[in-house]
Amino acid sequence: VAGPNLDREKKVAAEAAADLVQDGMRVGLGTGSTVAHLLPALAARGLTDLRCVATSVATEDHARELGVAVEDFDKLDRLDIAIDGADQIAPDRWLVKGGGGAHTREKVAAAAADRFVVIVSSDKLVERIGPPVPLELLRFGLRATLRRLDELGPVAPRPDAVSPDGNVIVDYRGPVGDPAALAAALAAEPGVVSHGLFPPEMVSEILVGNPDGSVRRVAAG
Ligand code: A5P
Repeated sequence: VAGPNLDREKKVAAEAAADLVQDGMRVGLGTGSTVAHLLPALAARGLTDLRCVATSVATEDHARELGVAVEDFDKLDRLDIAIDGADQIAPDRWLVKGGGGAHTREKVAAAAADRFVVIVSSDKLVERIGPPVPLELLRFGLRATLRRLDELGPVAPRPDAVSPDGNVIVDYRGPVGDPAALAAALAAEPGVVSHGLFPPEMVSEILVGNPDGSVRRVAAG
């Protein structure tokens, strides 16, 4: 659980991201405790012509409670902006996401967006990406997929963790090394729906909340 300072950092980063949203935009809403700050900040903007999609039921419910309308993501073929948190950000802009088990939807939303904005507290900046890397796995053939993944490194179950699409969430806890190589190896496993490694090309901008309440903008891509 984040302490008050980290929570403040998440809040200021989320508020800065809410300011990037303009009326008429199609917006992807991520998942997690940082996005939980984004939603009220977005609602407070009072924009009347937004089309939003949510990457999890939790985000969808929270947005609706705040009066932010959310629609199914089968009606829109692209987004203007997607805003989401992250678990780790390396200096070369590789990200790890999926702490909340929604990284497949988050990756779909990020890829669909002209601009993918990542909002984080300062503790998410790491020197290099390390485990755990969340994985979403198909239930079909689960044991066989886990056996094959074990050749890459240990995989730990997350008790009762289910993705928004009903798949199984586990954590890869083996070595990461070169994130691109691990991403390719994980993506090559047929039972892996998706992994939590997001490449730098996907990221447009990173907003980092600082302990003093300011926001550092890191252009990426
Ligand atoms: C959800 O599946 C994740 O990708 C989150 O975006 C990530 O875990 C960051 O979460 P917090 O904002 O709660 O730190």
